Amino acid sequence: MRDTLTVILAGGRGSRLEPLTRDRAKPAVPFGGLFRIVDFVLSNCLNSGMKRLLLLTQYKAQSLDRHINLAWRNYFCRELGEFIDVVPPQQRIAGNWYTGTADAVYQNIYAIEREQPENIVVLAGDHIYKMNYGPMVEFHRRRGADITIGALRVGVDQARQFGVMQTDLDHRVIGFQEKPADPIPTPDDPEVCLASMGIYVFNAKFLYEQLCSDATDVHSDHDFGKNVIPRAIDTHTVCAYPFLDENRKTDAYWRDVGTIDAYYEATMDLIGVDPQLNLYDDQWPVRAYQPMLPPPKFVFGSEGVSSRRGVAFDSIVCQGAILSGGSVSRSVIGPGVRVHSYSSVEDSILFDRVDVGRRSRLRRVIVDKGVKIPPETEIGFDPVADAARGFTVTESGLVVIGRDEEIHPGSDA
Ligand code: ADQ
Ligand code: ADP
Repeated sequence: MRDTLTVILAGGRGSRLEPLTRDRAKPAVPFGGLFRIVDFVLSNCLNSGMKRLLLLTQYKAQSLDRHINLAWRNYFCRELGEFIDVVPPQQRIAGNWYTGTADAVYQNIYAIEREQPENIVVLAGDHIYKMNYGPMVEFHRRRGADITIGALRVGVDQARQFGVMQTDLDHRVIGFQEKPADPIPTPDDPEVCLASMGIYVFNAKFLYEQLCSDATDVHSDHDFGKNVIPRAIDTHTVCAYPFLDENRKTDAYWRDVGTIDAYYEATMDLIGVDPQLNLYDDQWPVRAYQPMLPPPKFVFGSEGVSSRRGVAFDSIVCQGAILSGGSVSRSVIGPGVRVHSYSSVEDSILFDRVDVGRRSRLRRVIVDKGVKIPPETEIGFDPVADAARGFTVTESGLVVIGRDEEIHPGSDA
């Protein structure tokens, strides 16, 4: 992997994750209690032996930048040619906002060329999955490909949100449509399409040529999925690398957590007894920043009343949390959270330092950092009333409470 340079696109605005992305970039959104979304792709890089990384940021990147410094900087040794460089917009050729993903890479072409890589791996900073990129780079080399695209099968109904590919028997891409209204299914299953994961291996020389010619094309959106890939399939070797689960021999676990509902589902995927994404896998550690906090504590109510037990079932509970007489089920409890007596938290995600007051009840609620839920408050039981209180309510009825939102006790405004 020493001749490979990795570029991680961490600049997307993440507006569909509002209010969680109100003050932070999408890759910096907390996930699974301890992690941030970007930790998954960075752990993949580290576990794949890829240690020359450029992380391109753009939108509200302050907390992302700080997180990289705290959690990741120490794994890279510059003396050995390893680095993780966070590149803010000011460092670029034009110093402008990026117009698309290809433009984001083009604007940093000097920093990339300086490293003289043979191959350039382009990844997204906002996907949840565990993947060894080594076999994908090896596949790319063996095929002598110009572009190799990570590929997964998805249902036809989901395919509209992805790049959809058609391939020949040798995995060569012969058709590519970005977010098609009418996705073309695979020949062997009319219910399934081959989707692009939005991750690519490029032959470096080919990428430089393509980006330079794309930059001068006034009709281009300067995007890999919309422009660069569809243009290349007739003239160059574009291959699809099937991302399979080595043990299960099926498509591997991969989620684009672009919406609140997708983010919630992916979080809930962590909690099951046999989760598809196992965080407790010694072979594939997912690293994160670990604040120095005491272990989580569960306090049984002194009166011995069962409704006053501090308990958690089917849940992840982070360090520094105290469940004192409140009950938690099917939830993720972030660092430093407090759940007080007679309260209940079900099917919910609480970020760091959320405080759930006495006799409050939360169901299917995502609560951002530091929010104080006053005693005797009910949220998540009546989506219409919750929306009227000013909370974000998703199509599926999930309630999201952003940082600094004021909450009045009770169940209505
Ligand atoms: P999208 O995810 O819709 O589709 P896009 O919004 O361009 O593509 O985001 C790709 C990645 O780049 C994300 O990580 C995003 O945060 C980042 N990004 C977006 N705009 C950026 C910018 N201007 N500067 C820096 N980073 C930026 C893509 C492909 C599809 C594929 C899906 C899979 O185009 O073909 O199916 O990814 O999720
Ligand atoms: P995170 O919650 O992702 O760790 P921080 O708490 O560091 O992020 O917040 C990220 C940045 O967002 C802060 O450094 C600050 O500049 C900005 N920020 C945080 N809260 C607010 C707020 N209520 N209003 C405006 N900006 C804020």
